Amino acid sequence: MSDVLLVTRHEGWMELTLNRPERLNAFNEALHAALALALAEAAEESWRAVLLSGAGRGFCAGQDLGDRAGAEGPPDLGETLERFYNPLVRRLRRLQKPVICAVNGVAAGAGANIALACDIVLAARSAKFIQSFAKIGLVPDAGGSFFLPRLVGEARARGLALLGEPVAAEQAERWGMIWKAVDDAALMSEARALAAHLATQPTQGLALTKAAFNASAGNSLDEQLNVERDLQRAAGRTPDYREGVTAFVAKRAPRFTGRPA
Ligand code: LHQ
Repeated sequence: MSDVLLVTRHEGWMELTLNRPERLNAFNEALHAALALALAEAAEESWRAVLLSGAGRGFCAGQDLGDRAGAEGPPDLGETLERFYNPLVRRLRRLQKPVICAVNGVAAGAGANIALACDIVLAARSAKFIQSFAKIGLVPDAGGSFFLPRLVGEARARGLALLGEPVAAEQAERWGMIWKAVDDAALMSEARALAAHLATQPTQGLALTKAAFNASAGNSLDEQLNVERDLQRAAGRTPDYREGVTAFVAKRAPRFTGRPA
């Protein structure tokens, strides 16, 4: 595995650290490739949660803007999205286990929206989120135009995207953009505890919960009720559901395996 991404394997969960701190962990092709490989491994059944974070003082400054310096003619940024960012966002959303993001510092451009693509976002109090695209003549990508209005509403989403002003972690929490702002010193221990906890939970049920939310964005209530029926049917057949009910009735702690039906 390339050192632009640090992969740490814990008991049942993987920790992925973007590791280009001198560029605030901006994405180049090597980082995309390493992350794609790591997320393919994370999809294996033995991994039950993923934690994504950044090395150094930033989380991720989006696309490495120096990557194309010197290239002739206008670049095809659509192709960059098609090849790298769109598959990454789809992988994060479709991964059948929770993905926690620990935003340890600035999250800008695609870096901000990759954080928002994760399931649970914790941010250090000193961290900020910036839709930097407006400052360089681009549009929000990596799912930003989808996630932002759904998380914070149209008015705030449009303001953020058109002005490119930073949102501090506590403001992001108040606006419902992220799960929680935590003290800088506590960020990684809290994020790791959360990942370790989730890795002991009913993974199939959590994966089906992700699927329900993924489907919800484009569905009517009637359609979503049907989705819930189908997903609950699948959840009801998992060994962890059986274990959860058995443990509840026996008044003992459940021992979930995360295995499929
Ligand atoms: C960087 C970057 C960076 C390279 C900081 N690249 N070096 C998708 C598809 C295809 C193409 C285009 O884009 C996209 C999606 C996108 O993500 S577009 C948006 C790209 N990102 C940005 O526009 C953010 C650019 N960065 C910034 O505005 C600032 O660096 C922020 C506000 C993130 C942090 O500011 P500071 O804390 O003041 O740090 P800094 O600016 O001094 O940065 C530290 C170093 O990191 C510095 O290098 P140096 O050698 O001078 O120490 C920066 O040049 C480098 N860096 N972002 N995206």
